Amino acid sequence: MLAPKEILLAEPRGFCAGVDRAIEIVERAIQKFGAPIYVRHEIVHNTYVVNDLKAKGAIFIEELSDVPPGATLVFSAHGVSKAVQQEAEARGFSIFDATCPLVTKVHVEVAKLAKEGYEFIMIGHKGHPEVEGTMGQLDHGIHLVEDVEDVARVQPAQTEKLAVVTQTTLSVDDAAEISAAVRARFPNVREPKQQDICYATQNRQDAVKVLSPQVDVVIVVGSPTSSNSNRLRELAAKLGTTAYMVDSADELQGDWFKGRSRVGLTAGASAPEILVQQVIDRIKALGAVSVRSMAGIEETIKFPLPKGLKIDAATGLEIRERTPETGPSAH
Ligand code: 0O3
Ligand code: SF4
Repeated sequence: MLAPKEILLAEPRGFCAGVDRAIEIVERAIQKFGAPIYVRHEIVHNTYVVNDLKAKGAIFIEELSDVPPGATLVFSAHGVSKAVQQEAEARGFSIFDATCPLVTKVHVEVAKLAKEGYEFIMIGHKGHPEVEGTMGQLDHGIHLVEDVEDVARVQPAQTEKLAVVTQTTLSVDDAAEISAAVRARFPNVREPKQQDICYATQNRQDAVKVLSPQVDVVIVVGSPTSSNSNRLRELAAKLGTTAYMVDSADELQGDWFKGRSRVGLTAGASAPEILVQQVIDRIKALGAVSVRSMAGIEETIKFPLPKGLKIDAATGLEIRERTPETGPSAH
């Protein structure tokens, strides 16, 4: 049986700008206010990231009743409902919002169109925290569809003012199919100018489309709870390449590589590069001799940190917000 010979790395892969920012918010909050810092839900869906932040002083909770009075609380990158936001404010926590700005953009759009009288069809996965957060921007009038069958069943109260929103981490192709079914049933439906599926989800799926046909097996680094990572594995499999998802290098099985000389490797938006490197080392130990990066889009997008956690790159000191008395300054 042939052992793996070559590893092909998808580009881009791994951390997106929203994940980078969310992790940095927790780390800076710990540095500035000291441990513990409470985080509602896993900051991003990755076991390694969560364990690393736990070791640094983060405590992850689901219920706000588990956060002591006066604590500092971070909302996860997936966003929260209005009810959660209001409860956190009412409990008086010091709050830092690590919701990805691209998720917040969807929340803002929902609130704006709801004021204009729109009802919504949301394409997403039931129970996912981002879907709960986006649907929870309104008390009513937002209907979840998970697939084309749901589109046939959904019953909006009116169809004059109907808009579509989506989770940011869906399969681009599945979402297009579901959107087409929505359009076919509700021809007046308003669709986002730029689709809600984000640049990082799109780019990682595009990279898998280039990678899959060139390899004998695809390995995706990502945690089981990570929607976007699961979509990468599914996509490779749909394209006809055997594909596995692993949370760490320990989960790799020698059998997966028997008779397969070219291994494709990618990582979800919440999976750190250190895990990719550990997977490379393990596949090399099984026989792979070369590692090659595929050509792909270079991502340069970066999101600013929230007020109170910004640090001046040149001085390493905290940037205080401008006030009439002091003007802008770095401390
Ligand atoms: O939404 P998903 O389960 O893919 O979330 P991850 O794995 O934490 O990845 C980051 C994406 C995100 C926070 C929402 O878009
Ligand atoms: Fe933001 Fe997209 Fe990353 Fe989600 S996957 S955190 S929406 S950049």
